Amino acid sequence: MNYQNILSAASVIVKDAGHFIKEHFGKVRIDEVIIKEPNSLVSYVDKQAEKILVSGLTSIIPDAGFITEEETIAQNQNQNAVWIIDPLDGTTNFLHGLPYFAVSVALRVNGKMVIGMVYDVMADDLYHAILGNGAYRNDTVIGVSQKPFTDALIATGFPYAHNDNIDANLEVFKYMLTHARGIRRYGAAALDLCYVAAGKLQGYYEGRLNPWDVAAGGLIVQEAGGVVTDYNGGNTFNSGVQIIAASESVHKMMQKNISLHFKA
Ligand code: 2AM
Ligand code: CA
Repeated sequence: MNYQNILSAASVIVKDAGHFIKEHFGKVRIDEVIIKEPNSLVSYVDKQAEKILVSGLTSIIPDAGFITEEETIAQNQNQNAVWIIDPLDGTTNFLHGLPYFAVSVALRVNGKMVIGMVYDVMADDLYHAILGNGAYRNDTVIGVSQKPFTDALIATGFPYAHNDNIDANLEVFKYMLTHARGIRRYGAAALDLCYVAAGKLQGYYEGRLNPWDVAAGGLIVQEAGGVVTDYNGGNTFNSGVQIIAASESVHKMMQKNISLHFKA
């Protein structure tokens, strides 16, 4: 497989899905919103965007499997090549009229993430990476920030289940607030990861996510020279259950504190 060719073809599909999402920004009626679980919203926009992606990506690799958030296609993760898709990351922002959301698509081959694409729809920025080839925003090479932890802006998010691990979450939040420059809570994991990759944010951590939230962004941060792990410093972050992403020095400070409060 020529990953460069796949990336070029897939970028067109990812942008198509993004343009569909953009056309519907601010137009979804309240009776068109479905509550999947408390605080977890979805609409026809997420589902239609996913269908655009699935049909376009199928024409690029006909026998690839899929792991997708909205399950508009049979989930098949046992193929050699698997697309891991969040058609609309940051749905809550999208439905509230906040312009911070993205399309996230990754390609995993034989268990390894090899392509990551995150399309920042409103900024019209495509973040992308191929394993071993560096990370880009459109045509520009990007890299993680080298600022020290004391100058770091750190992003995070909190579980939809508001009382899930609240004490540990607040302890870590307090540490970041008092030891780093500041903390941000934007609401779209894939885009937060790309902001780390591009050096705008110095670190990001979150728990209780899903594979499609982190698959593309995780690779993009690694290819931008960053370190991505779970809360224990291990490599299980692609499950989405726990993720820390930052430059090496900032990651070290974050992981030390987070592992103290979230015991395995
Ligand atoms: P979504 O918009 O695709 O649902 C918000 O903190 C970020 O986390 C978003 O990227 C959101 O993705 C994602 N997320 C996924 N599962 C979550 C959960 N159980 N609780 C909170 N956020 C979740
Ligand atoms: Ca989503």
